Order: sequence, then structure tokens, then C-alpha cells
Amino acid sequence: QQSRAQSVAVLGAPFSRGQKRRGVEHGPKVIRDAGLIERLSALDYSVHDFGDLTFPKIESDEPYMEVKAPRTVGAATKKLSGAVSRAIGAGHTLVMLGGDHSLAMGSVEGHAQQCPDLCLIWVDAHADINTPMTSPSGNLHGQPVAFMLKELQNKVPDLPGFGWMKPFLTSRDIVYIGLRDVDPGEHHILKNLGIQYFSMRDIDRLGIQRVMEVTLDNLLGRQQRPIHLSFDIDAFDPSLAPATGTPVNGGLTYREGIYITEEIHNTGLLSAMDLVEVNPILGATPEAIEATASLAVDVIASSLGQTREGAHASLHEIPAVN
Ligand code: EXY
Ligand code: MN
Ligand code: MN
Ligand code: MN
Repeated sequence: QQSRAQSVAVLGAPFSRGQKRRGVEHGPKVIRDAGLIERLSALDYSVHDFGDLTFPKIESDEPYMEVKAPRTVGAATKKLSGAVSRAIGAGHTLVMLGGDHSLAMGSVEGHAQQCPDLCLIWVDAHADINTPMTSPSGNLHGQPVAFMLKELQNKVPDLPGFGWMKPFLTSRDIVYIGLRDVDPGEHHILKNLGIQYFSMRDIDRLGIQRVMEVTLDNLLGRQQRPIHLSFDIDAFDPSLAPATGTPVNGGLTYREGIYITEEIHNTGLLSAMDLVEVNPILGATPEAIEATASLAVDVIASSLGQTREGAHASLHEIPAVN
């Protein structure tokens, strides 16, 4: 199947203030160093590397209740939102390299400015749907989905720095895949709003093929619409993706992860994606860092059409003997 756009924009977001561990701001660099641009160019895209955003430094950013660095995260996500909206408006398929997962507030919002009917596939060990009141940590990377959902509008306080953002998604527009570390408040929200999710247990029971069939049927069965894929590298098992801030045992296998992205590519509807939470400082060895970064490249390339079965787009006949 053909992809929606023949050009891909890559945008780095070296940002770590949605959580406590420094180092995740180096994610864009290690993912590029693992060969991202070359791999996407080999897929016959015209690749536009927009480089890395720089984020405003905010001098005084006291916690709001328990929430850490609200003004810093609010300003960064606002800037990212504008950049994502412009890139998608210019006709590119957008790849955002994080950075921590609080960035998704900016990337999904910016995407929704251009594509208000988008749907969201969130691949993660975590649900990232705490509100500032349910968050056990105060870290905004555990909260981005709560800020997007209209149904939670009255449950999310007005944080300093977030005046620019209004909720824009409904609970029927999102499906989670890979969950295995969900806080009590988050579980309550998922159940209460009837949000569709496939935990690792569900993947064990149903198999990844059935999980993707139901996911895509639920999101696209009534209407074809643009997909935003928000892929947290910690969805994978820590044996595959060790260099990340909040690893949880029992994650996706390589084959499950790649099957998810192949199926998303095959819809022809992928319009933007995030690849977040690669933290090279947390890799115990250079090999651990390279493995995590190269897995990130595989996920992105597969989302954009790299196949395991091979392809022959630029080959029209079997070369003749001459
Ligand atoms: N649920 C925990 C919290 O809210 O603090 C842990 C969140 C980790 C979030 C990572 C990015 O996916
Ligand atoms: Mn294709
Ligand atoms: Mn996440
Ligand atoms: Mn996570």
C-alpha cells in the first residue's frame, strides 16, 4: 500500500523536564546516529530533517501542587505543537524524536490542528493518563493523555504554562497497546471512560495479530482517518530497550513491536508519530545504548513501510542477462 505522503519530516525534541532523569534529551542524537535518515531515504521518501527544536529556559518554575516544571513543559509543548502543525500542514508525514513523553501533548495537539479527526495509538508500558491530582510522581510524562481528553476537562486544573492548550480528543479516539504498569487512578479513568486498551496480558491471550485487527477496526471501522502513533520505547521488554527511564519487565517482543508498526503502515493512514523515552545515559554499556537506539530506528522505518518480507518498488522486471 502507498503511504499518504511521499515526504517525511524528522523533528528532534531534546527535552527531559517532564520527568526527573536527565539524559532523555539526548534521544534525538542517538536515534539519528543509529542511521535514521539513511534508513528512511532508502524507503524512497524525500526526507526533510528539520533538526532539533530549542526550548525556552524558564527561570523560576515552582511546582504547581505536586506537578513538576509546569511552565517549562507548557512552553516546550506549545513550541512543539506549532512546529508539528506547520510540518503536517506543509504535507509531510511527521516523525518526532523525543525526549520524554510529556512532549506528546505538543505533537498530538499540533497534528490535531491540521487533522481534527485524527485517532491516536499509544504504545507504552504505561497509560500516561494520570491527572495532576492522581499522579503519584508529579511527573508530566505520566500525564499527557489526561490533558488531551475532553472527558477529563473538569478533572484537570489549569496549570501555569498550559493556557494555550484545550482538550481535543475523546476517549473513543484512542487505543493503548502494551500496558503493564498502570496506577490505580489511571485504571479508574480507563475503566470509567471505557477507553480501549490491550495490556500485555491481552496480547498474551489474543495474540498481536488479533490485537491489531481490533485496534484498527475500532479506530477506522466507521471512517478512514489520519493516525497518530505515539510510541514509547519502554513498551518493549527491557532486554531489548534497556536505555530508558521507566523500564518494566514483560514487554513487547521485537516481533510484536514490528508487527504493530507494519500493520499501522499498511493502513496507509499514518500521518505523524512520536518515538520517545530513549535515554542513552541510562544504558549500562555502549551496546545497550546502541541496541535501544537501533530498535527505535527499526520502529520508525517499519512504521513508514520497511517490510520484513522485502519490497521491489524500484524494480520493474527481472534483470535480463546481457
Ligand atoms: N505512572 C507513573 C507516573 O505517572 O509517574 C509512571 C509514568 C512513566 C511514564 C513513562 C513515559 O511512559
Ligand atoms: Mn508503502
Ligand atoms: Mn509513555
Ligand atoms: Mn512508558
